[in-house]
Order: sequence, then structure tokens, then C-alpha cells
Amino acid sequence: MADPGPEKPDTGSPGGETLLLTEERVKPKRPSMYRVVMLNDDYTPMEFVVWVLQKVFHKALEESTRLMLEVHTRGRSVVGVYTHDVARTKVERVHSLAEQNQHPLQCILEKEEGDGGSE
Ligand code: TYC
Repeated sequence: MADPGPEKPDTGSPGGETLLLTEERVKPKRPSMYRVVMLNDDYTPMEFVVWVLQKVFHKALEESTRLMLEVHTRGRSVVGVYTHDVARTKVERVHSLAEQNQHPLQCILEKEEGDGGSE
């Protein structure tokens, strides 16, 4: 008679594996979202703002022009909504490009309300 070898340890379930699923694992929370708001000023050239909107926010020329004019006439406009890391990186890129080109262009982050909760 052949030796069946060492016995496998009993893991307590028929497949030999124990699977634990908790509510947290199957229902991850949505991350909080942040608006990037572009602010108007009297000095930054319009073409520069349009260029930044294309380069940093990947907007087409028409949409960039529309957003720039909205900021110019209303004082501010939401140019994108992202997770915190992405939004912060975009704000940094705008400020860095503005500084390199000696323009006072500013944009800010605003947290979306009623967001990032369970469902
Ligand atoms: N107001 C600026 C001008 O007249 C243009 C401008 C538009 C500046 C949008 C900033 O976020 C801005 N040259």
C-alpha cells in the first residue's frame, strides 16, 4: 500500500480556503472631490489663461476660451473637479506656470459639499 503523504491541514471550508468579506472591503467610500476655481485679475493676458486651461486642464481651445471669458466677466469659474491630490497638483502647476511667466494668475481649491460620505 502507498503512503498517502502528510495530511493537509483542515482550513474549515470545503475549498480549503477561508474567505472573509466585510462591508468595508466590498463598499469602498467615494473620495472627497475638490473644485479648482480660476480667479480673475487685471493683468494676466487672456491668451495665457487660455493656454493654461489647455495645457493643465486638457480643455479644447473653444472650451478654454469660453471658461477664460467666464472668469474675466464673472470674477471666477470652476475649471475642473478632481480628487484632492489631482486638484492640488493642477493648482501647483498653474501657479508655477504663472510665476515663470510673471503673471499674477491665481486659482484655488474648494471642497465639494455633501461628498465623500457613504452613499
Ligand atoms: N482679466 C484679464 C485681462 O483682462 C484676463 C483674465 C482672465 C485674467 C481670466 C485671469 O483667470 C483669468 N487681461
